[in-house]
Formats: sequence, structure tokens, C-alpha cells
Amino acid sequence: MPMSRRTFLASSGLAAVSISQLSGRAAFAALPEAPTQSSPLMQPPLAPASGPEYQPVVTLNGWTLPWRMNGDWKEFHLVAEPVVREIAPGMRAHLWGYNGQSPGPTIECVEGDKVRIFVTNKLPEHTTIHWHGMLLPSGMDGVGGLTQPHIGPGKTFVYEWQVKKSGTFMYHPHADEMVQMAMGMMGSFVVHPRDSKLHRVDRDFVFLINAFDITPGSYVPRINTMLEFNLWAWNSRVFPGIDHLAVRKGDRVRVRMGNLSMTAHPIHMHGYHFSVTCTDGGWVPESARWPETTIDVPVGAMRAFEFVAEEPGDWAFHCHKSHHTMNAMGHDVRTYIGVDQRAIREMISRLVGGGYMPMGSAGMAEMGEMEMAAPDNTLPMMTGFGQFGAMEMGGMFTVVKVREGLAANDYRDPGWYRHPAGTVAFEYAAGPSPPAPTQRRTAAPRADDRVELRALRPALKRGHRHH
Ligand SMILES: [Cu+2]
Repeated sequence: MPMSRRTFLASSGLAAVSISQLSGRAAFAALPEAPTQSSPLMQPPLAPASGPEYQPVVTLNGWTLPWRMNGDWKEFHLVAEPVVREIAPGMRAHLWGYNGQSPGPTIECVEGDKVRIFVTNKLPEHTTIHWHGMLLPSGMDGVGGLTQPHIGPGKTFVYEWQVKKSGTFMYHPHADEMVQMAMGMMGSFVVHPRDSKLHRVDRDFVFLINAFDITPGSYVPRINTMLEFNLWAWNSRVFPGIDHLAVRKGDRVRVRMGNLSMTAHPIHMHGYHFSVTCTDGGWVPESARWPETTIDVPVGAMRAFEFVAEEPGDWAFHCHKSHHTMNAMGHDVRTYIGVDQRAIREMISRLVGGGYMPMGSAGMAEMGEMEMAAPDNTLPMMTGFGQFGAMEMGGMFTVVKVREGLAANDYRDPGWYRHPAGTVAFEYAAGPSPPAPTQRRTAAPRADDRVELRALRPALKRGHRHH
């Protein structure tokens, strides 16, 4: 039925009335400021300037987005835009993010708050923001095409809802998702309980788990990669670029982690038994918690664990998939353990005029010590030094530093742990010889083992000739 001018006016008038009743739209003629952050390092926690008191979170290699009050609405402004992110000193990536960084700033508010979030799109393509785990009206859920029109380049959209539950959530686009998340678009969203004594901790850390595929020597992630990522990151940083977690002895500590990469990560912390206290579905009842040292964080999920920092020290904190504690180039290296490469070395050195050095015959630790030359803008595969030498790590690895006497809210790196005398593993030196190990009878080799041994023998002999 063709719409007459009269019915058109009537229906549009009605729509205008209901919208203005909902949120007093005239009040936001001026957009709130959209602060940006130029540093990739952890910024001090942002204590609330209005509303109920709470212990603010600190974001590893990140920051919290300031807000303004407009009546009883808490107003935030996110700007989706291209950013340059330092992945670790010596490597920068050209990503997409929010307000100058990838991930975007952490949003913090309190259960019961009315939040209004302005999202401006400065990307070359449309976007939206989905508020992962948040309970809200369907039309605020941010799924492009399903619950809202896309936010075109240059446009600003407004999301508003009353926050129902405290907990840890995330935000990310639900538009051209594979590309926009592979480019680094995501952020953390923490909601504190209205009663500030509930779930109270002294230190509250948050970060997102993400991954990139950046060809060594280049700057832009390959956006079609499905599983073979080569930079395993926490908040778009890799070891040794990930902030240490400075913790005061005796503090109750919470670490919140959300996984927006494309595989699960078993996150492990040394020195402690912790319990998982929160997921993106809410707080875990105390009766349902059990002790852990590793917690698998599935894709598209969030886990928070808590512990009381009784034991001072430098405690490794990392993903337990060992190829996730490596940087780029870790996947195309062949296995040479037990292979005598001297003949190859001589041949290639003659061809290229010297200097060729095959590696890996005895393992790959030598690579962590050498800091081999690599293309520009490329991190060593294994790197980083501690007080006792090379750490041979990369990717998802950092250190929880528990120290006596730190000031509250002091998250600065306290340096390496000064171990009390007699508490560090040491080299066995002079002294009585240890008893000889008892020889155990080994089974005779099976038929196929013997075949393999025979096949190997000529190769072994050839190798010996070069002694
Ligand atoms: Cu992992």
C-alpha cells in the first residue's frame, strides 16, 4: 500500500517522540572527547572520579578509557581507526584498533550504570561493535545486518544500555569479522560490583589473548590466515614486550584474560595454585571452584583466576603450547637434532664464500643466545635475557614479580628477584663422586629397529670421516 504524506508524517513523528523519550537525544549535540594513547606500555589504573568506589583494573600494555557523566549516563567515545602498534621493541605492526592502540582502551564501569558509547568509524570500510558477554537489548548487540545497520566510514553510532551484571567482558567488531579481528580490533570491558566489598582484590590485571600472521620483514597482518599465525600475543604484544605483573607480597590478585585468537590457550602460572573465579558468564560460586596451575582459555571466552601472593619471586606466566612462546619463523625450521651438519656447512660455505652456519644439531637453544640477524622489523624467534642468561622465549610469556613492600597501586617493574642465599639451583662441583647408576638390562632390538640401524650405519660412518 503506498504511504500517503499524512501517514508518513504521523509515523515519523511517532518515531521521533519515542526516541527522544528514550535517551534525551538533544543532550548529545556535542560528542564526548575521544582520548587517544600513544604509549604501548601499561598506564596507571584509572580511579573512578564519579559514582561508587572500586579497585580499578590495570591493563597489560594498555589503558582505561576516561568517560564523562551526562545526567545519569556514563559516556564513552571509541574511534575505530588504523594504528601503529609496537609489538615488542624492534617491531611495529600496522593494525586497526581504537583510540590510537590495538587492543582499544579498557572500558570500566559499575553494575547498574547506564552507559552510552559513541563509536566513530575512521576505517576505510564499515564496522560495528559487539559487546561480548554483556546482557543488553538485542538492538544494542552490535551484529551488523542482524541487529543494526553497519557503521559506514565517517559515521558515528550510539550504543546505550543499563549494565545488569558485574564481570569481565570484551568488545570487538561483528562486521567483516575475520579481517577486522586479524587486524587487531578488540578491547576489554570490566564491570565492577556495585558493592565494592564484593569480589574485592588488591590487584586486578586484564588482557586479551590475540594472534597475528605478519611475514618477517613486513608490517601488515595477513588477514586470510586461519590457524598458522606466527605472533602469539597478549594485548597485541609478544615477549619480551609484555609488561611484567608487579605484585605486592600478601596481595589478593586477580588476572582476567579473554581469548579472541583462533585457538585455545592453556595459560600456566608458576609458583602458585590459583582458582578460576569468573568467566564471561559471571562469577563462579565459591563452592564450585577448584585449584589449578593451568587454565585453558577457549576461543571467544574469558577466564579470571585469583591467588594470594604469599611467595616472593619471579614467576613465569605463559601459554603452555610451547610454539606459542616463540616468535615468527618458528614454524618453517626443520628438525636437525642428531644430524651432523658439518659436511653441509663446508659445502655451502664454499658456495657462498664462508659464513654459513647450520643450526639445530643439538637443539635450538643456541638461537636464543645468538640474537641472529633477521630482516628489518622482525623479532628473533627466541630471545630475552634474565639475570641468569638467555630466556629463549617469545610470544605469550611474561613474569609475575611478587615483592615485599610495594606501594598500593605501584605497578612499576621492580627489577629481577634477589634470591635469598642458598635458594638458587647450582652447578654440582667437587665432592665425593655420586654412586654409579645400576646398569639395567635393555630389551633386544626388534627386527624393524635393526633394519633402521643398518640403513643409518653408512650415514653415520660418512659423518665420522669429517672428524
Ligand atoms: Cu597459546
